[in-house]
Amino acid sequence: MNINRHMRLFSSLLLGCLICTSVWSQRDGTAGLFVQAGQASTPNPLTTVPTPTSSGPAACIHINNIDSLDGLDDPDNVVLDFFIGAGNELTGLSWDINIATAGVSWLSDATIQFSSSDGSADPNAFNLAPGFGQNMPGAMDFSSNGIVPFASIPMNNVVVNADGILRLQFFESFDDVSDVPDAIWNEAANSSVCPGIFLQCSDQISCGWVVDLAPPPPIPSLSSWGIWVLLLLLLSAGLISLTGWRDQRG
Ligand SMILES: [Ca+2]
Ligand SMILES: [Ca+2]
Repeated sequence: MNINRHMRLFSSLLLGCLICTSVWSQRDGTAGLFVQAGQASTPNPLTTVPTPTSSGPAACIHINNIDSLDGLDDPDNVVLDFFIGAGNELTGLSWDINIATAGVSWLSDATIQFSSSDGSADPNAFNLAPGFGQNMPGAMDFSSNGIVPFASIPMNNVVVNADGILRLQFFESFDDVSDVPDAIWNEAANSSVCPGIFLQCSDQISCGWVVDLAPPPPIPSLSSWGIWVLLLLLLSAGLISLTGWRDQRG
């Protein structure tokens, strides 16, 4: 009787360990700071460049209370589209973000996929897991401490389609609880480049305007110029007439 009970307990423990090992291996299957085309890469140290001093708006994506829900391409996931201009290329980025996990989910699970409007079908789509290596629950700020050029990893640029859309999908590399947020993304308290995510693009000006959602500076149209020229002509004509009238009276 006692032997049977011990055998049952041993079998349960063995089964538990097998399940545990299986889960562990799933979590770390393709882990990396960057993953592109199934190839994981974690450069240490990262090669970064300082914030560009070129004119134009800062191409910062603000990250505020974004849920990290389920596995890649789950329909519940948060997907954000940014119009950065047809044919524009994402060539690098920085991150200054905070990840706060829920329950037993790990900081390393929270991941962002960057792609064209083709999503996961984009051959240049890549995944970024800023909390890589932090295999534990918690809340923590993560910073790239500068802009990471993809060429330094090396990794392909993300080339957007004719629709000009750069797509970000927030997902969990390991979904602990289905249909429930495993973590929440926010901006870091302090930032090395900008709060959230900075995008470095082949056409930086176009990238910056649309990400900031700020209108470009107004450029006078031909019709506007025409109106100003017409007003100047009328003003000139008025002054000439006034001068002539005064001359006649004098
Ligand atoms: Ca979930
Ligand atoms: Ca998780």
